[in-house]
Amino acid sequence: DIEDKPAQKIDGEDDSGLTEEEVVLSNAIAEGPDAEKALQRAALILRLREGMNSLSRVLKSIEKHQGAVCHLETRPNQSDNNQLDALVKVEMTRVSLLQLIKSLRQSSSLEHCTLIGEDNISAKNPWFPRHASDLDNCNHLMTKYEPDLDMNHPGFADKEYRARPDLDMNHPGFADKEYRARRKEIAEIAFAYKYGDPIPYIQYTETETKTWGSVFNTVLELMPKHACSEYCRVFKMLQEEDIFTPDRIPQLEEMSNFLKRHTGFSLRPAAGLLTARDFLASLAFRIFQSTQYVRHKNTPYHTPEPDCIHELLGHMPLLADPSFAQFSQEIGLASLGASDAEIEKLSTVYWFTVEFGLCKESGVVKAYGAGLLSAYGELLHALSDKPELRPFEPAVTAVQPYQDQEYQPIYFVAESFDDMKDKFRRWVSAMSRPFEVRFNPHTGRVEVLDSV
Ligand code: HBI
Ligand code: NLE
Ligand code: FE
Repeated sequence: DIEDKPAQKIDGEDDSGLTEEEVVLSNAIAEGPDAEKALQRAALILRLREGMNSLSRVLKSIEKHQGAVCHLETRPNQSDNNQLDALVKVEMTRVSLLQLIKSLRQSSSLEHCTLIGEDNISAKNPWFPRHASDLDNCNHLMTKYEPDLDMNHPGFADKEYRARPDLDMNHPGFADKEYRARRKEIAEIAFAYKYGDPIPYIQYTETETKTWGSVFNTVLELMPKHACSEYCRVFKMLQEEDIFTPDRIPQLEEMSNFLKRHTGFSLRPAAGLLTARDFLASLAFRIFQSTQYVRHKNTPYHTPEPDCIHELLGHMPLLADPSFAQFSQEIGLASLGASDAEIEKLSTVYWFTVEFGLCKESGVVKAYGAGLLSAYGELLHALSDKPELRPFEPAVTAVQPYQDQEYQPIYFVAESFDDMKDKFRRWVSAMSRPFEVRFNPHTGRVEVLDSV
């Protein structure tokens, strides 16, 4: 029922039904020489009334308008399960795009159709959380699934691919039914969590506690030689407060209270690996989204995805350090309303600093990255002569490809924490966002300072 009315005039007196903002956006998409003939990329958000049936009509309509579909995602609408939400990225001329939108809007298969920006074209008012309570909407998990993953596969280096025990045959927990059931049970807690709730207590099993203990003791032993001084300083405080001991996994709630006292950071439970956008957004509010399950017992030395051993042993000590907490929040603030391309760069910088960073201390290279301090296998690898070490330089680091399955072949070394923060600030201030954001600590809100 999506049918083409004869082509109508779209420019000037506009009867295309586009909002003013969308017209601005579509003009921005079309800027440049030969704009009328040039193929443009655009993204549409659709709400489909009759699920897959409507989807096939939409796809036919795109084809009819000489458009190519570059990307398609669907999910059941959250409030009405009979409806399907779809994100469709298309490539077509601007004129065809406007005709397509118009014909979609006239169709009875669609509840609505919205044009949004693609990549570097950021929409004028993108949605992002303005207050910590908005993070209840920022808990989207990575789901990309690459069934026949091998190291030669081009998808291997895809940053969006992450191991999940329910999807990935290479995951240490894939064949372990009991482990998967436990993971599901703990994930449910995170899905049900709402801003302001206390973080539910988890009764960890003996096996889980043993895994924690063996990682804890190994890190304790390697720490004096390999961890940066800020990490060691807070680690000691955590031991003195009896939060860090080998025979008990700290609860997220008590760890959250510890952080609050030192840097104002707090925790909220996450069901697993979140999208970079959602994960980074929470840092803007000094909130760290933390997993609560424990890695599989067979791989204490390294697991490809975050687990609570990684969060607690890797991240917590530095999040209780004022200067590092400040840096983490700044990455978060930079991510709010950023384009997909910028999120990609920010998360790559995050990867090579917060997760896998090395720094110099009186000329000696030490680890400060959480992914190293929670994985003694990789810690020893990083400080051996096997990997390549390069100086941290945000513009260069931000475009370095990486994978998240095996030990890293390349690490970046900062001259010092302060030098890293300095360089990051200078780099991030050149980002192209058309507005400034500021966190107001009195209200807990992010304020947007429009520059136009
Ligand atoms: N999600 N739960 C969780 N924990 C992380 O440490 C994490 C994440 N998503 C993305 C991510 N880390 C980073 O690697 C960057 O992509 C931001
Ligand atoms: N490889 C880390 C570990 O085993 O602790 C977790 C990685 C998180 C990105
Ligand atoms: Fe991490």
